[in-house]
Amino acid sequence: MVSWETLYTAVIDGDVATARAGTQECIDAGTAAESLLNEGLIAAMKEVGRRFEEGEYFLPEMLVSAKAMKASLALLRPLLTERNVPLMGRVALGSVRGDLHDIGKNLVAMMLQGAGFEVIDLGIDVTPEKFVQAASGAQVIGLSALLTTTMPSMGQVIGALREAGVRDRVKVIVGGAPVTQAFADELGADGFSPDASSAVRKVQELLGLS
Ligand code: B1M
Repeated sequence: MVSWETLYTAVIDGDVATARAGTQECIDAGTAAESLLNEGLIAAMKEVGRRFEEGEYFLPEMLVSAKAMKASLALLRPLLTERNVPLMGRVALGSVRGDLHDIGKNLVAMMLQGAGFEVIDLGIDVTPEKFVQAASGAQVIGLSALLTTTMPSMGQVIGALREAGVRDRVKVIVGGAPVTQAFADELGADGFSPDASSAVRKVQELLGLS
């Protein structure tokens, strides 16, 4: 019988076909999407990162693992974004300039959509100028960074919002594996979240909805 363990192994092996088929089987069997996500996919990606760091995996392995995770997430997306609440607000979200990692950012987007927020997904490698443009139509700007080298881009976005005179009109929330509360405070961000579900709670809190 398939379980989150099937997905865990499929992502580590970069086995796209098994990730896709296993996810569908688990969904059909009624396994909770959260369990597949947390115990299967996210745990597997942590292990992939560990193997990369230890020189056991290289870029191609990391890439196929990301593909397998994305194939599974595409099937989980409808379950995670199912919404039974009215529209709560609009969040513009992107991976900052220089950063091509988007799996975590996409998860944050899905969770926000599931909680009733409209998400403007700005994509990856997003320039400060694009974030500034998006600020006119959103209450919250979400910045994601996975690399220590792209973390400073977050400060550049906040600086650009300030220069454009729109910093007071939007809340800025930051996240991503290397980002910490201390870094967020240093930047002058309004909020930090270590994971996708707490990002939803933080946005609700910042907008006075909780
Ligand atoms: Co890269 N990579 N990668 N990578 N990659 C890391 C981040 C790394 C930690 C691996 C390692 O060494 N252990 C390391 C960074 C080291 C550092 O900076 N200290 C690294 C490196 C070095 C690189 C390259 C430089 C490798 C190279 O080229 N030599 C290169 C850089 C490319 C670039 O961005 N310019 C690179 C490339 C890649 C791939 C393209 C192969 C692929 C990304 C594919 C994609 O995203 N489409 C990839 C992957 C897959 C990883 C790891 C293995 C997994 C990332 C991931 O998707 N995790 C990663 C190792 C790791 O993180 N353990 C690694 C799963 C995801 C659900 O978690 O993204 O953390 P995460 O998101 C979480 C939270 O962080 C949070 O919520 C999410 C859900 O809970 N969160 C937010 C994220 N954004 C948020 C925003 C919020 C709030 C919360 O508010 C707005």
